[in-house]
Amino acid sequence: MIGGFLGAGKSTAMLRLATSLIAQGKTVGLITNDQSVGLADTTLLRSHNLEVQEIAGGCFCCRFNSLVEAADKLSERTRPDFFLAEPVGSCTDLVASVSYPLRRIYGDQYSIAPLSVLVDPIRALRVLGVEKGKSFSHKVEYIYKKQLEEAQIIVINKSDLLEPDRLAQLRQGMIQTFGDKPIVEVSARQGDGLDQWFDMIIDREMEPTATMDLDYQTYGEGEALLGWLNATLDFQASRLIDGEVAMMDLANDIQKRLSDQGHQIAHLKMTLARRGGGEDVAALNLVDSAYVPELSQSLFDKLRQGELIVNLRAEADPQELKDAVVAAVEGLKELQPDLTLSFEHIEHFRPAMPKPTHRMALSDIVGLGGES
Ligand SMILES: Nc1nc2c(ncn2[C@@H]2O[C@H](COP(=O)(O)OP(=O)(O)OP(=O)(O)O)[C@@H](O)[C@H]2O)c(=O)[nH]1
Ligand SMILES: [Mg+2]
Repeated sequence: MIGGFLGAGKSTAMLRLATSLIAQGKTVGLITNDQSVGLADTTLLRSHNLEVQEIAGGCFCCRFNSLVEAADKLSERTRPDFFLAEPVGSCTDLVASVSYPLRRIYGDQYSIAPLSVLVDPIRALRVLGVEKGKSFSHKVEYIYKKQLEEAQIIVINKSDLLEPDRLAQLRQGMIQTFGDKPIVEVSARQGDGLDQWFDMIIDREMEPTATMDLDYQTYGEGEALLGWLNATLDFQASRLIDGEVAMMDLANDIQKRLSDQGHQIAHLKMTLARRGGGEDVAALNLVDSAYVPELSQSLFDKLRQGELIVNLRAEADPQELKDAVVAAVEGLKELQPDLTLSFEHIEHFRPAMPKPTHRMALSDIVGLGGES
């Protein structure tokens, strides 16, 4: 499992890891996860010809059986050597509610790698109080810190964004707050440091450690402060349109509307997939209200017909997210009269209280696999 807060770079890293394993002749099956259906991550990963199963309707911990079913589905043709799973970015307690139950119930079928938790370094500097800057509410930060507390490997991603002295400060802050655990610095985008990290998880089994204390009430309240929106739109144009410009206009407008209301964006992600175009998918991301949206993957060319997915997570009332997205879609249609955008699916909500299927302590797995 590759965990970490929203926008930390989990999908980007998973794509890198999958590509690296395939280059070594291994087979991989990927599992994405969200509170609801219609995931930009799934579209993005499938555009790289990867086998992906999506688990919607709650995090791995609350949909434990679906996780195992997804692994079974990925094994229908040939059993992958590796399953790579990306939990929801607002989720924590994965060791107690996923790794240990997998070990205890399916330990003869799977070997479970250490839990890596990725961070965006700029957000981490703020959450740890090393640098000043706008962040989330206390209860959302509680989840962020708990993710790092249970990490078996902390992965400081996006090292390309920070100068060496700021990276060193962040590493120091991590050690001070979370103690002595393996920390690696990588850039999933540029490929730096990845081999060192991959060596720590490929063919390595997690070391059983005491599970952390977690106040589920605060965790649930923190998750519920985040508004969630998943939308899928049909994209039809009467002439060839530059899809990336359209995505950028839409993202800028959504960002402006939310920023005007003082809302902190955790991750706005979009994919635009050419209809019948298989691998031809553009991806756009915005991981902080103060940044500019960026394209992490481009379309081969202009298009007339496509499927646009919008996934928005922000600390805001979900109704306000919906209003912002609907208004921005209307604004885009006015800007591009040759373009018709119609909603095929739209959902907005706050994540429900987490209720894990299993929650196990170290004592539940001691004695399995040779530990004493
Ligand atoms: N500069 C830089 N950007 C990165 C790096 N890795 C990922 N990103 C960017 O960070 C943004 C978020 O990346 P994702 O991989 O979608 O993040 P995620 O953790 O999967 O996000 P959620 O699924 O929403 O939780 C994208 O714009 C990526 O291109 C990196 O190493 N450096
Ligand atoms: Mg992702």
